[in-house]
Amino acid sequence: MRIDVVSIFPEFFSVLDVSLLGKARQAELVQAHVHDLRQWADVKPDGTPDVHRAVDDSPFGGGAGMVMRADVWGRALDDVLQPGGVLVIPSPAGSPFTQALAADLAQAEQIAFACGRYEGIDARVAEHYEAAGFRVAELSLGDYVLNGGEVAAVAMIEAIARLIPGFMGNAASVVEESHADGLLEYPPYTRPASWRGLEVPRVLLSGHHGMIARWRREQQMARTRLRRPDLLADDDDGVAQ
Ligand code: 6GU
Repeated sequence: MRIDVVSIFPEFFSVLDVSLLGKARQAELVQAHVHDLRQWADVKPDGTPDVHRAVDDSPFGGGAGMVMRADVWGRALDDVLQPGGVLVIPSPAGSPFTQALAADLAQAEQIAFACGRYEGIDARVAEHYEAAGFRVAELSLGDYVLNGGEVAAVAMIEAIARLIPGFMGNAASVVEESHADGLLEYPPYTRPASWRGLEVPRVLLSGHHGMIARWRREQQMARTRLRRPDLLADDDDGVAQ
């Protein structure tokens, strides 16, 4: 897989060299390329040269904050998006980024992340690339607001890259963990069996695999009911009622 990131803060992505993703890059399972949006900000909206390389302008219709310009993003994405590539636009106004979506995106040949700042990217950018035949996904990590798409893109890249076949040493641990089966993970324990007066649940020391599997399933259900009742809603739309 090839990952491209376009941002006004390319230095944010130096973290990709040191995390688990560093290993995937060394193994050549992923090629990551980070681009500075200002490379494409050399002209103003009217076509005259812009020595300041502005990337934003005030919103049509008024309101607070600045909007990132479609002309700048269009030049950037025309250069970066490859045929068949997926355009991901991280946004708190996006649809939820889930484990299922991460697994789906792990199959893509290329993903280009367009990281917006300010009040977001002119809405015509998503519209244009969709009309041009690209898969475009505006995605949110959750119901809180970050200053920009950069941290969200790093999180999405990590979630996606670890699902690329050959990335993880232990393939079973990818399948078994939280969210793969729509439930939260059971609580983990290791040695010492007794610590500060707290004992490991006895069933885990019993060697009885059937009882252990049943106990773990019960723990998954109890945790999910308590912490994420929305995951158990039976209407199957994933939305809490
Ligand atoms: Cl993807 N972007 C921003 N700016 N804030 C967020 C987010 C994304 N997901 C949750 N909050």
